[in-house]
Amino acid sequence: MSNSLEEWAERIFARDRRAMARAISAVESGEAGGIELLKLLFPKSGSAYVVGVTGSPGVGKSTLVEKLAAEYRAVGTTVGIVAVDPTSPFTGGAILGDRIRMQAVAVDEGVYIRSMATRGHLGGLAPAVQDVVTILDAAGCQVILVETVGVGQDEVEIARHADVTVLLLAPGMGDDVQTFKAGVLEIADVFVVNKADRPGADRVEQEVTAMLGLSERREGWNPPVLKTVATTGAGIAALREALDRFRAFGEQDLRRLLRRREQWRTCLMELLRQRLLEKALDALDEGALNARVEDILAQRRDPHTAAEELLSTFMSGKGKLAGK
Ligand SMILES: Nc1nc2c(ncn2[C@@H]2O[C@H](COP(=O)(O)OP(=O)(O)O)[C@@H](O)[C@H]2O)c(=O)[nH]1
Ligand SMILES: [Mg+2]
Repeated sequence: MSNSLEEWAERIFARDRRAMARAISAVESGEAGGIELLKLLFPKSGSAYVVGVTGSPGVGKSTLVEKLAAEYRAVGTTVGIVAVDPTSPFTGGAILGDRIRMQAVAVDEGVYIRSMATRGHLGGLAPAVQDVVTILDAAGCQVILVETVGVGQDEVEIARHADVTVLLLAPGMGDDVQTFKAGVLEIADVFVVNKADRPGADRVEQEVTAMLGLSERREGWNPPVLKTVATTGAGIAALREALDRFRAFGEQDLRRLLRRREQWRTCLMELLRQRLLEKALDALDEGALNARVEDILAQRRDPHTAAEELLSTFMSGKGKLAGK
């Protein structure tokens, strides 16, 4: 078992696509083997540059991520893509062309794309994404692009796990800067006004620039505001350059370390939360739960007291509760 785990890990270090796919599936479905594998992969991870790309649905994230991946490939960088946004699938256009070209070169090179449809074992999307990033990182992906919809708390959390966060806006999307979630604006390191071929792009750019002028939250790094047309690839090279600049900037800076520390702290708390919940649900038997429901129905107990009682039996380590 442990021998085959090691072989599995070795195949991932060698960028074997099937081994990678199997690892991601194992991690997504919360298999014990997947967690054991991650323990072997983790020491070989940590060198990838994780780029979070977020923004409202339809703003052009998938289109831009594909073009950005092709741009990185053009300068010889290996790319992994994790798409957490299920609303728009990748068209496969740029990537597919790239992949076909690459097949002649080497199988272990190029782009690896993975969509994440599920939220992992017990909710908690962020740790599941972190695990997939660890797999791609250990497999030698130098840049990992993570696409998320910038709407929910989970998505903001994922963006926080990236080394750099790109926020996409577009004219006519109804996500005027004023109405955009403040949390996302604050964590963005690079702003992109996509669909610059459409009317109103200049106005969005001006709004973002004005807003950035108001908030003096950063020492040193001024988040650039770039314009792109993801469908044609215009502005994508400049975006890559901005990402490279941010990376160079971050490495000279303590902020990267602070950010990482905060990210791992959040990740650890989330894993603890999941495991505690798992243990508590294991300890709880249906009978006990149903008995409390009946108590509440009959007004013998209020729901808070019932929850406290169920919890205290678990915390006292008595294990399975009696369903009296
Ligand atoms: N006109 C224009 N359309 C774009 C641009 N980028 C993306 N689109 C289109 O916008 C739609 C949504 O793009 P998609 O990448 O799926 O957005 P996502 O939901 O943010 O991932 C698609 O029909 C794209 O072809 C752009 O720069 N200009
Ligand atoms: Mg998309």
